[in-house]
Amino acid sequence: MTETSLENPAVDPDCIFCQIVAGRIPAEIVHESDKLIAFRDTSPKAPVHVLVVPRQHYRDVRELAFEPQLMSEVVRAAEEIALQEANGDFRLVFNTGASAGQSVFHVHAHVLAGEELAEGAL
Ligand code: IU
Repeated sequence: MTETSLENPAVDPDCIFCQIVAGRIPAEIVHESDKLIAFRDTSPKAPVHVLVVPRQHYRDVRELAFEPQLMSEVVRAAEEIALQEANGDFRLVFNTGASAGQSVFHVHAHVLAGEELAEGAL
């Protein structure tokens, strides 16, 4: 059965990031708003590696592209995180599809920042 709530009508109960959004699985949250949360990646690939995750379940950035306001909030959150935790510069990555390296099918932006990003970091 699909869970629903007024704030978040599209929750996939089998999705680990939906579980993190719901507070059922712990994560180190560094930023949140009514529409999204951001938490530290558990396998960081850069000095700062944070995932920005819309609370609502979208499979990937192709779906998020239909929500330009939310897409814009994701970018603004990345900007704030990079300013809080590094010098303000950042790399924003959306792995999109399994063959492009996406392993969690709840859209998330990788925010990579901190000293010069090593070649090969995501
Ligand atoms: P990907 O773009 O779907 O491959 O990224 C998924 C990321 O989510 C990856 O970098 C994982 O380390 C990260 N992650 C996490 O931070 N916490 C988790 O519980 C799980 C994955 I599952």
